[in-house]
Amino acid sequence: MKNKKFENRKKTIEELYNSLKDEVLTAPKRVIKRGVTPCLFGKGGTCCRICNMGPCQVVEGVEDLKGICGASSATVTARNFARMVVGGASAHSDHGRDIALAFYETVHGDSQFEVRDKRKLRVIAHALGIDPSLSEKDILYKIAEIALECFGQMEGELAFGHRAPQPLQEKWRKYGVFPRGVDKEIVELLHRTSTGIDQDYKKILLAAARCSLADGWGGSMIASELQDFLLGNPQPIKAKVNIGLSVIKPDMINVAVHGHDPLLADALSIAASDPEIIAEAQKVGAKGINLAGVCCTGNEVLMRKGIPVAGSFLQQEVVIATGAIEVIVVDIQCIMQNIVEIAKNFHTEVITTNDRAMLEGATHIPFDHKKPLDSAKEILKRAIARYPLRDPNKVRIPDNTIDVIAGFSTEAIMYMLGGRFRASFKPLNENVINGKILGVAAIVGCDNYRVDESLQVEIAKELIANNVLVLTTGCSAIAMGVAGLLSPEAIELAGPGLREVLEAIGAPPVLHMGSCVDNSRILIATTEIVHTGGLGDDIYQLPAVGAAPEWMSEKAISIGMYFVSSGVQVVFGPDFPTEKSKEVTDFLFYEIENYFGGSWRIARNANEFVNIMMDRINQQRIKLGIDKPKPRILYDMAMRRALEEPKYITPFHGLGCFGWRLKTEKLDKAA
Ligand code: MSK
Repeated sequence: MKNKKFENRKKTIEELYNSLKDEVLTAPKRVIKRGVTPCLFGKGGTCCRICNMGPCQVVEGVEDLKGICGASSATVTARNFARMVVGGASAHSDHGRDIALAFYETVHGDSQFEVRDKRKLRVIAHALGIDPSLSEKDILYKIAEIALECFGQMEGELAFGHRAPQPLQEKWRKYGVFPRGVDKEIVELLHRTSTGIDQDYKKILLAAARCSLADGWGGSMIASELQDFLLGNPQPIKAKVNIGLSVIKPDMINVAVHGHDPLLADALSIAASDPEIIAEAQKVGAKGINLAGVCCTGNEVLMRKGIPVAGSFLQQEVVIATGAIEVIVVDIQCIMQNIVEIAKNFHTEVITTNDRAMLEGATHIPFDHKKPLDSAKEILKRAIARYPLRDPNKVRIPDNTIDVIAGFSTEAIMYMLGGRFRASFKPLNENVINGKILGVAAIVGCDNYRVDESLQVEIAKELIANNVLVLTTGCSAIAMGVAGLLSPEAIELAGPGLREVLEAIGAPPVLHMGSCVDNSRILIATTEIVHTGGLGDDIYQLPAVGAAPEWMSEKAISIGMYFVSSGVQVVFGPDFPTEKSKEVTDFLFYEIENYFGGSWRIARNANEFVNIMMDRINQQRIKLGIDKPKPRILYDMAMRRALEEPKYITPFHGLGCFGWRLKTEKLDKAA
């Protein structure tokens, strides 16, 4: 049995895998060896293993095949789904907590970090209800305090949730899913889904919605916003991606940074240009230190510093197989245990840095948030010591990198659309209303060895050809980059309407918005689009849709659930973890739409994805009444004045994208 994913990889990547000795097992080889379809009970959500009377493999509609305790397939499936949400939410949120702690230490002068970018200070202060007349320093203290409180808070409403459109907040209140505190929702959902607790599948799924919202509008959003303060708000930047000579450099000491926490990678990039470190590197015959990103740590340093990205989750093994990586430094999440085995075939040292993410056979150098440069230098010195051990006969660095433009934060997009003094989504909304752009699609999430096609790329190509603007994050973003969709030249692939708009603003048709936690940027962008006006009053009304075509991590399920609970239709594939329970699947695919306006869908191949996504966009356009070309309206002076008339304040609008502005009247009312 052949694994098409493996077959479809670029020839050079295949050669890298093939360069490993036959006995070295890699993830693609393991997929081929395992061959058989995974357990259908496990895959479809109907295997219950939360107590020691089981595991019970339950079958919907068969009384004898309920759990020993009588648990129905709906209860079991809802619990399993909710536990995926809680796993994903805890990962993002624990990441967010670390960033919040580092931010707190930094603003209190207790860290080598500094607040590098204060442009969003008043935007965030407004969102959190902080008195704007306070001094800059006091606002920073307050933000740090509130961010930390969001984790431990046990009642009330999560402060960052107040950034959502008002009608959406009302729905969350009505259905009791407005998150109270991040930890509260995570712990309560684990409790709720334990043996003999909540056995009402709809209640379990609504609790899962609340927990996911604590991730998207809580842990993830805190991580993204505070990382922007500490490391800078991403702006479009040119860089290289893929495993190749300008990403992995034969005459330099190569350090791969892998995981999700950008703080250490940032410190490594600073330490790499320290004269003392460069001198030490030169002593062993190297020109200096070169960093190469992998996975979401890669996305973080790509979009802020233009540091090249060697690969996504899928490529973590072959990056090592180039034979030219002295050290692979990992922090948290999406790190495959197998990299230690691959590294044993080379001189590469695997270094863990976070005591939550240890690997047997790796060296552990704990990353100290208070002294990031000290930790970074220690790691780089180990990399320098490894360089003389590199075996030139084992070095295979292909020559196939590609240019990308990354770093489209929400603020950067608004700036590109409206300029420094009128930064806003207004030009986007106008072009969606006039039909040049049909809608917006987010293609996010992992890549997966078990998926046969390069789904993200195929879907993106078809959507942009149909005048849909594509946003991307996570490993999908890296796949898009390798496929050339993040380069300005990809504009050629866009439909005529989208192309006209992109040419005017100078952006590629697929916008790289960051890492996994940066899906929260998409929540803020959709909220801003709503506030800009003309496309309804809530996120669910937008001609917008999301997809994670090759999802693999629990984090993807949490992300999908917070988008659904925020009003977005989300398409996953090629399978879905509740498929063996019709009741649960029906709730998530249809009934939940009555609560929040969003719902899940499943698609098995690129065509199905595109059909579902285009259908949603077209349906929302029909509902908004913008499906047919409108006769041109000639504005008189009164109408123009009405368009500019200040109405109310929204955080982003203002003196540039980081400031304040009085919001203009909604376009739909003017029209
Ligand atoms: S890293 S969660 S494989 S996107 Fe954010 Fe990639 Fe998925 Fe990990």
